[in-house]
Parts: sequence; structure tokens; C-alpha cells
Amino acid sequence: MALLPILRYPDPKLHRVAAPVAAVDAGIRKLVADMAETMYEAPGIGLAATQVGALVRVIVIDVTEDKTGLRALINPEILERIGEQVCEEGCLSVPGIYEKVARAERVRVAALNTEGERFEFEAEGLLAVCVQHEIDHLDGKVFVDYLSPLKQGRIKAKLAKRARVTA
Ligand code: GNR
Ligand code: NI
Repeated sequence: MALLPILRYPDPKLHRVAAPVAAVDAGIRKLVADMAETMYEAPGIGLAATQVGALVRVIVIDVTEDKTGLRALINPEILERIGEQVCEEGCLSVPGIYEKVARAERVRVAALNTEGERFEFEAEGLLAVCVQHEIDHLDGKVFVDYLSPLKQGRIKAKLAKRARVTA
């Protein structure tokens, strides 16, 4: 296992669309294991391959308190969206920034597991938010993209300033 570096907004790679996984092989299973380790270490409740610079459709999620609910989703798709919820979101690629985003309250999701088998599940609440946030990453979208241009500008300035101070 290995910890992977996480790209920071506004890295242009975060805005590229990830390619579907053609075959769930040992390379993909290694990516899933490394992404899970990276997510837990961060710590975060989800991570998309795009965030570690791998432009393939792979996400890991664990919204449980005790970290016993790891889910790996390969080529995930949202089949149905129901209702609406507004949640304060954060992102490991946009550290220290938290803003409200409107998402579906419930989603029906299809994906492949690490054996390459298709499965479906229904998610609500925080798990539904996280699935939508992660699939957005695979489509080149960061939660900041939903905010007003004014807020986006302020966030970019804040991160740029922080990068200068930290350098
Ligand atoms: O760790 C994370 N927390 C979080 C909180 C509210 C809504 C979404 C998230 S996902 C984020 C990890 C991350 O950046 N995944 O891409
Ligand atoms: Ni994120």
C-alpha cells in the first residue's frame, strides 16, 4: 500500500473527465487499496481517482465513524435521483473551505466492485452527498464550481495566498 499525493484546486487536472475502467485487474485493485489508505490518512469520507491524478472512474467512500464501511465503486453511475438536500461540503482538494451545496437527497447507484461484478445500491443523507461529490470529480467537477463566481474568486485568492505563505 502507498499514500498518494492529493491534487489541489485549481489544478487543471481536476477539471478533466476520467475514462471508464475497461478491465478490473490487479492494477485497479492496487489503485483502490492505495486510495483507501490515502482517504483514511487524510482523513476524508471519500476520494476519487482524479484527485490522485489517475483519470479513471474509480472512487472509494467510507462515511462510518469507525471506518468499517469501505466501499469501492468502479465506473459508478447514478440511475435515479430523488428529492433535495443542502449539505455543507468540504473537499480534500480544497482544504479548509466549507460551503453549502444542494444535491439529491437519495440516489440509486450502479457500479462494479473490485471483482468486476456489477451491483446496485440506494444511498441517502451523507452517503448520497458523498457519492454525488465523488462522481462529480470523475466528471471534472469540484464542489466550488457550484458556487457564485464571487465566492469562487475569493476561494482561489485564499488558496493562492495560503500557498505563498506555506512555501
Ligand atoms: O472528506 C470529505 N468530506 C466531505 C464532507 C461533505 C461533503 C463531501 C465530502 S467529500 C470529502 C473528501 C473528498 O474531497 N472527496 O472527494
Ligand atoms: Ni472532493
